[in-house]
Amino acid sequence: MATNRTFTMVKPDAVEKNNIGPILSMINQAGFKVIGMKYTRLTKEQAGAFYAVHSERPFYGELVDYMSSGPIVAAILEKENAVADFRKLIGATDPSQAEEGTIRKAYAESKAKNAVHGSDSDENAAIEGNFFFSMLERF
Ligand code: IDP
Ligand code: MG
Repeated sequence: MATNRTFTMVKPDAVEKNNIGPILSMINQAGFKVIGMKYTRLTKEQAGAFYAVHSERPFYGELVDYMSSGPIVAAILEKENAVADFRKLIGATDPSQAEEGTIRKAYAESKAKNAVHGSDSDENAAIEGNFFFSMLERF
């Protein structure tokens, strides 16, 4: 059953370029409600654990270094059909393939440094939200 929730991060490249505000604005304008939010920085170990599913991929080391390179904004978002609608809003992993009007088209600089994360399933949305947020941090 769909949970109507997804998980996102504004990644270090977008934070560094002062794009937190514009990205959150696009997220709100698309109808997503913030359930939990925090500004934090992952250690290498935490980034490695978060992306453990990609540990066999050739870009894993680069991904872990990048995601621990600076602060991020993590958030749980709510909307009907949240996971699929949010993946549509962020656009393709590679910004050169991302559609006009998507967050990655507007703010990603490369396939690696692509501005935002979005969960790919309801199951992963729950796992990823639980990675960052306790029950006392959800509203
Ligand atoms: P997604 O974020 O669109 O779901 P995934 O395939 O799940 O894309 O990859 C996770 C993250 O790993 C991407 O968002 C990006 O930051 C990074 N990544 C994916 N493919 C590459 C690559 O070919 N080179 C470098 N980094 C990559
Ligand atoms: Mg993914």
